[in-house]
Amino acid sequence: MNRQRILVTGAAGFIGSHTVDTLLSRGFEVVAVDNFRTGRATNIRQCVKDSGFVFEFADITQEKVLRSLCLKYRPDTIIHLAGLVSVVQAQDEPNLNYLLNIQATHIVAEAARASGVRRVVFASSAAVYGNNVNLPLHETSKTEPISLYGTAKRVSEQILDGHATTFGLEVASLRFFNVFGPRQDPQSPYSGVMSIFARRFAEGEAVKVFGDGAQTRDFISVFDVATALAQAASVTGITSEVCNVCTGRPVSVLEIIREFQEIYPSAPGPEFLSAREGEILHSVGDPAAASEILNFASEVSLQKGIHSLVEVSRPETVTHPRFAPEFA
Ligand code: UD2
Repeated sequence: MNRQRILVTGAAGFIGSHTVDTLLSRGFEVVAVDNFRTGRATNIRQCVKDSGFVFEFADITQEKVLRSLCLKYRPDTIIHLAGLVSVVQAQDEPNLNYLLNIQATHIVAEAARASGVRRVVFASSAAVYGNNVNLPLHETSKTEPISLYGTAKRVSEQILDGHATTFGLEVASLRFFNVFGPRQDPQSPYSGVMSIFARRFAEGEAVKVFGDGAQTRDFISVFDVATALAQAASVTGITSEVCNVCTGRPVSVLEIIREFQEIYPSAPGPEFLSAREGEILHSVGDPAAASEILNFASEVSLQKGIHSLVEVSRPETVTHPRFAPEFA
């Protein structure tokens, strides 16, 4: 059997590790690359027994290192998920944002070109749309990022598009909306609302609502995101594509709270604080292009997604060691 081989950067991270799980379950060979800067060995521990799985401890910003990995394994596709994920940290550390969210993409594109990799799938973000209020957001909507993070994601899309146009690299940039699910870190001040709420409900503490809670986002389960990435790696007809990865359904903060309250009926009520300064009120994407180009549609309901998060949000299960010896 001629199995497709996929190299995943950021493989031990939140989205990366779920993507590896999905790829292996679909029979792909996976070369998982991570340097554990923020990824965790425990996220991919379950993959070690799979004969299609190889792990490489490597920093992909080292151009020679990534190129030699590509020449060693000759992947068909690179799914590039490694990056600086915190919007706030990107703002605080512009050099790191440049290195991890722009330069690294160029290094991936060049490594792909040098080693004959056919396709690159890239983790972009709805942050490229900034405060665009013409909803739902289409791929053709104006991109007007308002953060260094969003700008870097847009620049990376363009770098990859350049390699598609000039070198024939197949490229799919997936613009993730608000991704949530197990393995998302609830402890950092940059964490998304879902992981914070899951943790607080599990610990019996009141959640904090910024504003009146009527603000909405397009929350998509990480299981769906992993499916979208696997589709992007394998469907035919990709040249240079940009696709939203979203549900198309706006969900309010209050609706999320109601879902958690179904699970924790005796939880304390929410505490209402003033709205976050400058925050957008509503965001929702149009999922039509992903359906057409990737044959992908989100399948995990809000309720199911929250249940999967609750299962792993008990205080005793969320503290992982940063490093596990089997990957040393
Ligand atoms: C995320 C990014 C943001 C920007 C945006 C782009 C983070 C933390 N936020 O913001 O920087 O890139 O995506 O789409 O990286 N909320 C509460 N209580 C809490 C936490 C959050 O009410 O304890 C509210 C928050 O005010 C917001 C909603 O929940 O209205 C979602 O918050 P989020 O931080 O998960 O995501 P978002 O889209 O605001």
